[in-house]
Amino acid sequence: MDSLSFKRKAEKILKAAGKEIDSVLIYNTGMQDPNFLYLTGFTSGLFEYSALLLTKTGVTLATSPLEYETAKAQAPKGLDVVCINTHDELIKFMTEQISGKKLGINGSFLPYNIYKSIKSKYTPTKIADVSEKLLSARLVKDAEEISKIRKAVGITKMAMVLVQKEFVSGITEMGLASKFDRISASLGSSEPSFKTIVCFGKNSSMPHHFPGDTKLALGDFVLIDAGAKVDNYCSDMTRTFVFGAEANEAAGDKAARMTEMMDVVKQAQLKAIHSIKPGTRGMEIDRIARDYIETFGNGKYKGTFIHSLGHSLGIEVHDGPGFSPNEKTIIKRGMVITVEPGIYINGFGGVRIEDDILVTDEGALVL
Ligand SMILES: [Mn+2]
Repeated sequence: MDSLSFKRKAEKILKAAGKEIDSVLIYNTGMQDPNFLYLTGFTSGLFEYSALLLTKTGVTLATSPLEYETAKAQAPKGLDVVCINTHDELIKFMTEQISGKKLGINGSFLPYNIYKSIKSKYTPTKIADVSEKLLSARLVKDAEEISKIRKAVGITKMAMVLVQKEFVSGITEMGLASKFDRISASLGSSEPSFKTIVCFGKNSSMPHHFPGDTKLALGDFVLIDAGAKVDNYCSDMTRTFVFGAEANEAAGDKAARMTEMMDVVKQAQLKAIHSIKPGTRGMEIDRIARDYIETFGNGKYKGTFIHSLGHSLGIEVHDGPGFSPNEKTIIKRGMVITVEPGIYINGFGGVRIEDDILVTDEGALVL
């Protein structure tokens, strides 16, 4: 990450946290706080229990000897890295930094036991949960972030094409999921951005079905929802296919119903995408796709679109608000959001089509 981008991100976080906060503490557990990755841009190292402290005078990373060299090698200019060797050193460092200060923390990540220990050991005058503010600081992406997301999307898009060669009668959902992951890795994904979803046949009516031992048969829906990661940034894409669609055409009613479901979902997605522009609210875009599905064919698909239209995408797969029935967030240029309408019919199957879009002044750009 270049130093300007680092500086801007640190400023954004402090500004979002508000004037009443002296410092923002981002504290990893065994997992990395997404804000830690957002700010450091680190692509190597675990940084368990490492702490980032943002103040008006600078940003400091306190880490262990285990990670110190890894941190120094990757640190953007402007990030001070401090090596903490002992527990006493940790207490000394944290007390100096935090005692008597008004501290902002990520309440949706930091465990309660660590929160309690920070409060009692390092004696800040106030601890405020700034989790929502951190998320909002990450909503608008800069050019570097967009280029990483674009690469991740490109990989998933290509993997969705290549994986179709693996559609053969008898392959299991798990088998196809592992083929997908391998293709995605070979194209440059560091890891799947979430556990790859593969559903065959009627399993596709469950939006978060995990791949199992169901075997693929001619005429089945094949729903794949998957994502790649490039330099910590995620893609998230869903495609629904019909296995052996041509051979299946003779099957009549079932095939016609499947085709109609796919058409309705695609139309809903296109209508939503064409309505996106800066200044609209998330709920307005959700409404456009939902109305189309609900009213199509005298309401034959009413109640079958059972989730939100989309979410923000970035360091996390769910990187903040997007399009949902109650979402009042105003869409801004530079936001990256998924658009994923679906129709789900129990015992028959489901269709979801998901693409990732960038909000530009002219409207949505499909990535
Ligand atoms: Mn999604």
